[in-house]
This record gives sequence, structure tokens and C-alpha cells, in this order.
Amino acid sequence: MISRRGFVGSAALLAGASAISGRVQAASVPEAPTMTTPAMQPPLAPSSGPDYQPVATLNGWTLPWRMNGDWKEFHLVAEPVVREIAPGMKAHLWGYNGQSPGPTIECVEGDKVRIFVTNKLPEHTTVHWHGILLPNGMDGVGGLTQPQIKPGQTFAYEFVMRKSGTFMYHPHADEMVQMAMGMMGFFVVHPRDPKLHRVDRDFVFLLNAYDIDPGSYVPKIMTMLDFNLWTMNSRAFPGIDHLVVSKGERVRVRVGNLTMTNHPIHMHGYDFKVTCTDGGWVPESARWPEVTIDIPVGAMRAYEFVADEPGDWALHCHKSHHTMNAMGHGVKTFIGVQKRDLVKSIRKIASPDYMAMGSAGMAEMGEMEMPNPDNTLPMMTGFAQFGPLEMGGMFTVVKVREGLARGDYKDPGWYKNPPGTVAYEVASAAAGPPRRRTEIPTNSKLVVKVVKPGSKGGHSGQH
Ligand SMILES: [Cu+2]
Repeated sequence: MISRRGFVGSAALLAGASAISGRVQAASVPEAPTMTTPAMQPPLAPSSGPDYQPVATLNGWTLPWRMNGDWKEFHLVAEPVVREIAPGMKAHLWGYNGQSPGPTIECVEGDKVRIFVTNKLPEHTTVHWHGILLPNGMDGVGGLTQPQIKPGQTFAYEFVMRKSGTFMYHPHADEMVQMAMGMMGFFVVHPRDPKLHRVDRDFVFLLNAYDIDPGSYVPKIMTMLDFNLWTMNSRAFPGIDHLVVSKGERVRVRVGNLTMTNHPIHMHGYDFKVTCTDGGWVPESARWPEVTIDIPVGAMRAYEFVADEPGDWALHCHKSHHTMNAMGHGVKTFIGVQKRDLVKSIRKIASPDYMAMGSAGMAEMGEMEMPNPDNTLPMMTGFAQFGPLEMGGMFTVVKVREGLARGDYKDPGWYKNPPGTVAYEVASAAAGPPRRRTEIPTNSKLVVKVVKPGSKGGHSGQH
């Protein structure tokens, strides 16, 4: 699904020629591949140089490169893109080479890297190489370390990869807008020694977030906290790729956070150790076990485990609002409220299909697949072999199976649990009907203070 477009003779190249450093002015800018699908592409094995295990970018791909003398050359194109957030919803974002996030850039410690950046946005941009040690003038901070890359211009960044690790790239120009619009990508530098930090599968994804009104397409760029789409690589559940793993493999998961809040990423079924941050590899003696790893804002954490327990293991952000889509934060809580009679009246007077929601919780929303405006994901959605998942946002599944071929990332379907290993019902009617009312225990004293406007101490409480 990679399509290629030549830039030779294009207006973009001619306009940008003067911006390219003298060292490469005479040389041609490499073609810029573009991706037309949000489906995960097979990892890109190195065609020359030291061997490494290429990363698998969830719902993404790795940018092909070419050798030019001893330089490894890449070409990023900053441009407006249409990104499918999940089947049924597309967003009009800004990204690189056809998608948001941009393609993962992979290279090897010690590589001399030249990255061409063509700007096809309606405003200027730059690219900052987050975490990479490089000469100051290559750091990509518009105004501070370089002039902005104007629309139509192509710039070249050149640096030597001093160390291996996991880094990110994003604009440092009109940053609030450009990051809210989806401009970001992963940058993985493999160790020169192929045996160092070797794993069998290596997954990468970025945490990002959007605020897109139901029924619309463009993120609201002024939102700071109340996002309604919490995404991994600009995808929301159930659109996020599963992490498919063969039993016994050593697995690394690299997670970057370019949202404006932290995300405690929790993986079921395993404990694991953090082995790398964007500052570098964590020494063996400094690693401790975790089952949830908080990814701070503007940071990356990589963790590793040996996949010795087959199954369908949930992997998600532990902030429960971040595993929902298109939340209406203004929705009132009705748990315990008996709305039956009220519904009858409303149906008679105003709306014959009015539904009472939430008297017993919100799970019913997961099953009903409520009607939504076009281009809107349900708040709680997704089905698996046992029923509705009632999830959204930052949620996916690690699928560990026996005997998958090396490099086989195909979805193996739902896990077939060995007989006698699934939680089971022992009684239903005997336990009586569910208690729908949220009752106040009779032995508690509820003190309600009536507050007159203008007076102090506005809370009521239990004492
Ligand atoms: Cu979160």
C-alpha cells in the first residue's frame, strides 16, 4: 500500500532547493513514499548494514530509506491527511507521508542520517528530534535553532546517531496546533551489536488525543484537557491493532506519550520490566517489576516480558475515561433513579422513542450501539467471543498463541480457553434480583446543610 511519488522537477523541490545545505544541493531529493491505509504494514527488515529486529508500528509503517554514499537518507512530507480513527470515523488531521502519526524512522547506532522534510502544510513547520543527541542547529526549534520551513520548502537535517534507543519526532513550530492536529512519529535507533537488547517482537505506538465534535472531522485545537478521543497512533478501540505474539517470545513494547496528560498503561496477564526510556537503556540492576507503567507527558517508556502465558490479554490506559470514545462529560448520573414513570410521560408528550439510560449503570450502552451522528464512534463499543466489551479509546489486546511463525502478525482470532479455565456461573435466581437502588445504610446519619446564596461552606456531607 506504499505509493511513491517523485519530486524531481516538482515545484516543491525547486522552491526548496535553496534551503538545502550546500553539501547536498546538487544531489536529488529521494522520493517520498506515502501510505494509503491505516493497516499495520509488515516490519521493514534492514536491506543493508547491521542486522536488527525491525519494529512493528501499530496501525502504521516504517519509512523506507536509501543509501547515498555513507548517508542514510529519508524523506518526510508534512501535509494534511485523512486518518481513519476506527471503522466508521475519519478525521481530517495533519501528518506525514499520508498518515498520522508519521511513519516510524528506524536506523542503527552510528548511522549518518539525512532527513529531508518537505512542507506541504498551509503554514510553516519544523521537525524536532525528541531525545536524540545532535548538533544544536539540527534540533528543529523554529526561530531558536533554524528558520521555519515555509510552505513549499524542503529542508535537510543531518546528524550521526550517537546512541541506540527510542525517540520521537514532532514539530517545534506552532506546536500547540500542529501536535493537536496529529503531527508526530516514532524514531527507533537499533544497537550496532545485533545481540544487544535483542527481542523477538518489538511493538511501538504513540499515545495521542483529539477533541472532535460528534459528526465533525477536524480536531478542536484549543482543547487542553477535555479530549473526547484517546488514541494509540491516532486509532481508537476497536480500530487499534492487536499485539500478536508467539508463545515463548521475548517482547518489547515502546510507548510514547505526546498528549497533555499522563497515561498509566496497564497490561493484563504478565508482569514486566521497564528497559528503556527516551533517555536511554535502563541498567539491568535498576529495573523493577510492574504491571502498570505511567507514561509521563513528553516521554517514552519501553517494557519487556517473555510471552509464556497464552491468551487474550487486555492492554489499556487505566484512566477509565480514556477507554471511552466521544464522551459527553455533561451526562448526568442516574444510577439508582427510577425513571420508568418519567419515561412514559416523556414518550407521551415529546418523543416516542425516548430511552431512559443509566438507572443501573452505563453497560447497556455497550450492547445497544446507540444511534450516533455520522462520523462518530460509539462511546462504549466492541464485541469479543463472550459479548460486548464496553470499551473505546486506548484499549487493545495482546494475543499470545502457541506456534506462530516468526514475523506472523495476522490476527489469530479469539483465544480458545482450555476446558474448565473460564469463570463460570454457579447461581443466578437463587441470589435474588439485583439491587437497583443505591440505598443509604439505615445506620448512617446524613447531614445536609442548606446553603443560602452568599454564605460560606457550600458542601453537604456525612458526619
Ligand atoms: Cu490515558
